[in-house]
Amino acid sequence: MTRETLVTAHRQGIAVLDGLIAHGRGEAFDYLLGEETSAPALVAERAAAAYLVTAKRPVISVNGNVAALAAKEVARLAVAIPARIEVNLFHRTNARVKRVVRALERAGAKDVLGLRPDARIPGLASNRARCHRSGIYAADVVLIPLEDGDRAEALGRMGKSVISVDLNPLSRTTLAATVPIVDEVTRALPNVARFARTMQKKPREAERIVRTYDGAGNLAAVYAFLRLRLANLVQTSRNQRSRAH
Ligand code: PTJ
Repeated sequence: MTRETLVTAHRQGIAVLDGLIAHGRGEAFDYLLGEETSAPALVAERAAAAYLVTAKRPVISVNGNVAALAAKEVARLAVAIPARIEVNLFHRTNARVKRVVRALERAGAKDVLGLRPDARIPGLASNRARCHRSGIYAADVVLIPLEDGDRAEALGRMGKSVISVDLNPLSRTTLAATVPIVDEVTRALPNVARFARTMQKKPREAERIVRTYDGAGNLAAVYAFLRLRLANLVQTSRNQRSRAH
Protein backbone atom coordinates (compact mmCIF):
# COMPACT_ATOMS: atom_id res chain seq x y z
CA MET A 1 0.00 0.00 0.00
CA THR A 2 2.80 2.41 0.89
CA ARG A 3 4.55 1.67 -2.39
CA GLU A 4 1.30 2.31 -4.28
CA THR A 5 0.84 5.60 -2.41
CA LEU A 6 4.30 6.71 -3.53
CA VAL A 7 3.80 5.59 -7.13
CA THR A 8 0.52 7.55 -7.23
CA ALA A 9 2.27 10.57 -5.70
CA HIS A 10 4.91 10.27 -8.42
CA ARG A 11 2.22 10.24 -11.13
CA GLN A 12 0.68 13.34 -9.53
CA GLY A 13 4.06 15.11 -9.68
CA ILE A 14 4.53 15.20 -5.89
CA ALA A 15 7.25 12.55 -5.41
CA VAL A 16 10.21 12.29 -7.82
CA LEU A 17 11.65 9.06 -9.27
CA ASP A 18 14.64 9.39 -6.94
CA GLY A 19 12.11 9.37 -4.12
CA LEU A 20 10.99 5.88 -5.15
CA ILE A 21 14.61 4.70 -4.97
CA ALA A 22 14.98 6.38 -1.57
CA HIS A 23 11.85 4.57 -0.40
CA GLY A 24 13.27 1.18 -1.42
CA ARG A 25 16.42 1.91 0.55
CA GLY A 26 14.37 2.86 3.59
CA GLU A 27 12.21 -0.26 3.30
CA ALA A 28 15.27 -2.52 3.26
CA PHE A 29 16.50 -0.98 6.51
CA ASP A 30 13.02 -1.23 8.01
CA TYR A 31 12.99 -5.00 7.46
CA LEU A 32 16.27 -5.23 9.35
CA LEU A 33 14.87 -3.07 12.15
CA GLY A 34 11.76 -5.26 12.45
CA GLU A 35 9.28 -2.71 11.00
CA GLU A 36 8.54 -1.22 14.39
CA THR A 37 9.87 1.61 16.53
CA SER A 38 12.91 0.41 18.48
CA ALA A 39 13.50 1.47 22.08
CA PRO A 40 16.44 3.76 21.09
CA ALA A 41 14.27 5.38 18.37
CA LEU A 42 11.60 6.11 20.96
CA VAL A 43 14.22 7.78 23.18
CA ALA A 44 15.30 9.91 20.19
CA GLU A 45 11.67 10.81 19.43
CA ARG A 46 11.22 12.05 23.00
CA ALA A 47 14.42 14.10 22.70
CA ALA A 48 13.21 15.51 19.38
CA ALA A 49 10.00 16.65 21.08
CA ALA A 50 12.04 18.34 23.82
CA TYR A 51 14.17 20.21 21.25
CA LEU A 52 11.10 21.27 19.27
CA VAL A 53 8.97 22.53 22.18
CA THR A 54 11.86 24.49 23.71
CA ALA A 55 12.89 26.00 20.34
CA LYS A 56 12.29 29.68 19.59
CA ARG A 57 11.75 29.14 15.86
CA PRO A 58 11.10 25.45 15.12
CA VAL A 59 10.56 24.46 11.48
CA ILE A 60 9.51 21.18 9.85
CA SER A 61 11.07 20.76 6.40
CA VAL A 62 8.95 18.76 3.93
CA ASN A 63 9.89 17.12 0.63
CA GLY A 64 7.91 15.11 -1.93
CA ASN A 65 8.18 11.73 -0.17
CA VAL A 66 7.15 13.17 3.18
CA ALA A 67 4.14 14.95 1.65
CA ALA A 68 3.14 11.70 -0.08
CA LEU A 69 3.46 9.49 2.98
CA ALA A 70 2.92 11.70 6.01
CA ALA A 71 1.12 14.97 5.17
CA LYS A 72 -1.43 14.50 7.98
CA GLU A 73 1.26 13.57 10.48
CA VAL A 74 3.25 16.71 9.56
CA ALA A 75 0.15 18.92 9.93
CA ARG A 76 -0.67 17.45 13.35
CA LEU A 77 2.91 17.73 14.59
CA ALA A 78 3.09 21.38 13.50
CA VAL A 79 0.03 22.11 15.65
CA ALA A 80 1.33 20.14 18.64
CA ILE A 81 4.68 22.00 18.84
CA PRO A 82 3.65 24.62 17.35
CA ALA A 83 6.05 24.92 14.36
CA ARG A 84 6.20 26.38 10.86
CA ILE A 85 6.18 24.03 7.88
CA GLU A 86 8.43 24.76 4.89
CA VAL A 87 8.51 22.84 1.63
CA ASN A 88 12.17 22.41 0.72
CA LEU A 89 12.82 20.21 -2.29
CA PHE A 90 15.97 18.55 -3.52
CA HIS A 91 14.65 18.51 -7.11
CA ARG A 92 13.01 21.91 -6.93
CA THR A 93 10.61 23.32 -9.49
CA ASN A 94 7.97 25.92 -8.67
CA ALA A 95 5.21 23.70 -10.03
CA ARG A 96 6.26 20.86 -7.73
CA VAL A 97 6.52 23.13 -4.68
CA LYS A 98 2.94 24.26 -5.39
CA ARG A 99 1.71 20.66 -5.59
CA VAL A 100 3.46 19.70 -2.35
CA VAL A 101 2.09 22.80 -0.57
CA ARG A 102 -1.41 21.92 -1.79
CA ALA A 103 -1.07 18.31 -0.58
CA LEU A 104 -0.07 19.60 2.87
CA GLU A 105 -2.94 22.09 2.96
CA ARG A 106 -5.41 19.37 2.00
CA ALA A 107 -4.12 17.44 5.03
CA GLY A 108 -4.82 20.41 7.31
CA ALA A 109 -1.50 22.29 7.31
CA LYS A 110 -1.68 26.08 7.61
CA ASP A 111 0.62 28.90 6.38
CA VAL A 112 2.99 26.54 4.59
CA LEU A 113 6.20 28.22 3.40
CA GLY A 114 8.17 27.35 0.30
CA LEU A 115 6.65 29.21 -2.62
CA ARG A 116 8.58 32.46 -2.33
CA PRO A 117 12.07 31.68 -1.01
CA ASP A 118 14.13 34.79 -0.18
CA ALA A 119 17.30 33.29 1.32
CA ARG A 120 19.90 30.58 0.66
CA ILE A 121 21.45 27.89 2.82
CA PRO A 122 25.20 28.70 2.58
CA GLY A 123 27.53 26.08 1.10
CA LEU A 124 24.90 24.37 -1.06
CA ALA A 125 24.89 24.63 -4.84
CA SER A 126 21.71 24.60 -6.93
CA ASN A 127 18.07 25.20 -6.20
CA ARG A 128 17.90 23.06 -3.10
CA ALA A 129 19.67 25.84 -1.15
CA ARG A 130 16.66 28.13 -1.58
CA CYS A 131 14.65 28.71 1.60
CA HIS A 132 12.61 31.28 3.51
CA ARG A 133 14.22 33.85 5.78
CA SER A 134 11.24 33.53 8.14
CA GLY A 135 11.41 29.70 7.95
CA ILE A 136 14.39 27.39 7.66
CA TYR A 137 16.94 30.21 7.33
CA ALA A 138 16.17 31.71 10.75
CA ALA A 139 15.12 28.48 12.48
CA ASP A 140 17.01 27.36 15.56
CA VAL A 141 15.68 23.79 15.38
CA VAL A 142 14.86 22.08 12.07
CA LEU A 143 13.17 18.71 11.67
CA ILE A 144 14.30 17.10 8.40
CA PRO A 145 12.58 13.83 7.54
CA LEU A 146 14.21 11.89 4.64
CA GLU A 147 16.82 14.52 3.93
CA ASP A 148 19.93 14.33 1.76
CA GLY A 149 23.29 14.41 3.53
CA ASP A 150 24.63 17.65 2.04
CA ARG A 151 21.72 19.76 3.24
CA ALA A 152 21.68 18.11 6.68
CA GLU A 153 25.38 18.97 7.08
CA ALA A 154 24.88 22.52 5.75
CA LEU A 155 22.09 23.19 8.28
CA GLY A 156 24.38 21.92 11.04
CA ARG A 157 27.12 24.32 9.88
CA MET A 158 24.60 27.18 10.22
CA GLY A 159 24.51 26.38 13.95
CA LYS A 160 21.03 24.88 13.96
CA SER A 161 19.95 21.87 15.97
CA VAL A 162 19.00 19.29 13.37
CA ILE A 163 16.54 16.47 13.97
CA SER A 164 16.55 13.81 11.23
CA VAL A 165 14.13 10.98 10.51
CA ASP A 166 15.94 8.40 8.40
CA LEU A 167 15.72 4.61 8.43
CA ASN A 168 19.35 4.39 7.31
CA PRO A 169 21.42 4.32 10.51
CA LEU A 170 24.59 4.91 8.44
CA SER A 171 23.48 7.81 6.24
CA ARG A 172 25.35 11.12 6.35
CA THR A 173 22.09 12.73 7.46
CA THR A 174 21.83 10.39 10.46
CA LEU A 175 25.49 10.91 11.31
CA ALA A 176 25.27 14.72 11.00
CA ALA A 177 22.03 15.23 12.99
CA THR A 178 21.93 16.54 16.55
CA VAL A 179 19.01 14.19 17.20
CA PRO A 180 19.00 11.35 14.66
CA ILE A 181 15.75 9.35 14.65
CA VAL A 182 16.23 5.97 12.98
CA ASP A 183 12.57 5.10 12.38
CA GLU A 184 9.93 5.10 9.64
CA VAL A 185 8.48 8.56 9.09
CA THR A 186 4.79 7.64 9.62
CA ARG A 187 5.68 5.97 12.93
CA ALA A 188 8.15 8.63 14.06
CA LEU A 189 6.12 11.83 13.56
CA PRO A 190 3.05 10.79 15.63
CA ASN A 191 5.39 9.66 18.43
CA VAL A 192 7.16 13.03 18.40
CA ALA A 193 3.76 14.79 18.44
CA ARG A 194 2.58 12.71 21.40
CA PHE A 195 5.76 13.49 23.36
CA ALA A 196 5.48 17.17 22.39
CA ARG A 197 1.96 17.38 23.86
CA THR A 198 3.11 16.01 27.25
CA MET A 199 6.37 17.97 27.12
CA GLN A 200 4.40 21.24 26.76
CA LYS A 201 3.21 20.67 30.32
CA LYS A 202 6.74 19.92 31.58
CA PRO A 203 9.03 22.68 30.24
CA ARG A 204 11.72 22.00 32.89
CA GLU A 205 11.86 18.35 31.87
CA ALA A 206 12.16 19.36 28.20
CA GLU A 207 15.02 21.76 28.99
CA ARG A 208 16.82 19.06 31.00
CA ILE A 209 16.58 16.60 28.08
CA VAL A 210 17.97 19.20 25.64
CA ARG A 211 20.87 19.95 28.03
CA THR A 212 21.83 16.33 28.54
CA TYR A 213 20.89 14.54 25.30
CA ASP A 214 23.62 12.29 23.90
CA GLY A 215 22.97 11.74 20.18
CA ALA A 216 26.11 9.63 19.69
CA GLY A 217 25.14 7.42 22.64
CA ASN A 218 21.67 6.98 21.16
CA LEU A 219 23.11 5.96 17.78
CA ALA A 220 25.36 3.44 19.55
CA ALA A 221 22.16 2.02 21.11
CA VAL A 222 20.59 1.78 17.63
CA TYR A 223 23.59 -0.22 16.36
CA ALA A 224 23.48 -2.46 19.46
CA PHE A 225 19.76 -3.01 18.82
CA LEU A 226 20.49 -4.02 15.22
CA ARG A 227 23.23 -6.42 16.35
CA LEU A 228 20.83 -8.05 18.82
CA ARG A 229 18.13 -8.32 16.18
CA LEU A 230 20.47 -9.94 13.71
CA ALA A 231 21.69 -12.37 16.41
CA ASN A 232 18.04 -13.31 17.13
CA LEU A 233 17.40 -13.79 13.41
CA VAL A 234 20.42 -16.12 13.19
CA GLN A 235 19.05 -18.19 16.08
CA THR A 236 15.48 -18.30 14.71
CA SER A 237 16.67 -19.34 11.27
CA ARG A 238 18.92 -22.08 12.78
CA ASN A 239 16.00 -23.44 14.84
CA GLN A 240 13.63 -23.43 11.86
CA ARG A 241 16.11 -25.23 9.65
CA SER A 242 16.97 -27.86 12.26
CA ARG A 243 13.24 -28.59 12.72
CA ALA A 244 12.72 -28.82 8.93
CA HIS A 245 15.65 -31.17 8.19
O1 PTJ B 1 11.20 15.53 -2.98
P1 PTJ B 1 12.63 15.92 -3.14
O2 PTJ B 1 12.93 16.50 -4.49
O3 PTJ B 1 13.10 16.86 -2.06
O4 PTJ B 1 13.52 14.59 -3.01
C1 PTJ B 1 13.36 13.74 -1.90
C2 PTJ B 1 14.44 12.64 -1.85
C3 PTJ B 1 14.01 11.64 -0.78
C4 PTJ B 1 14.53 11.97 -3.19
C5 PTJ B 1 15.79 13.30 -1.52
O5 PTJ B 1 15.71 14.00 -0.32
C6 PTJ B 1 16.89 12.27 -1.46
O6 PTJ B 1 17.53 11.95 -2.44
O7 PTJ B 1 17.11 11.75 -0.25
P2 PTJ B 1 18.16 10.54 -0.01
O8 PTJ B 1 19.55 11.08 0.01
O9 PTJ B 1 17.83 9.41 -0.91
O10 PTJ B 1 17.80 10.13 1.48
C7 PTJ B 1 16.53 9.67 1.86
C8 PTJ B 1 16.71 8.79 3.10
O11 PTJ B 1 15.42 8.51 3.60
C9 PTJ B 1 17.38 7.43 2.82
O12 PTJ B 1 18.46 7.26 3.72
C10 PTJ B 1 16.29 6.38 3.12
O13 PTJ B 1 16.82 5.25 3.78
C11 PTJ B 1 15.36 7.16 4.03
N1 PTJ B 1 13.95 6.76 3.94
C12 PTJ B 1 13.25 6.40 2.84
N2 PTJ B 1 11.95 6.18 3.14
C13 PTJ B 1 11.82 6.39 4.46
C14 PTJ B 1 13.09 6.78 4.99
N3 PTJ B 1 13.27 7.07 6.28
C15 PTJ B 1 12.19 7.03 7.09
N4 PTJ B 1 10.94 6.67 6.66
C16 PTJ B 1 10.71 6.36 5.36
N5 PTJ B 1 9.47 6.03 4.94
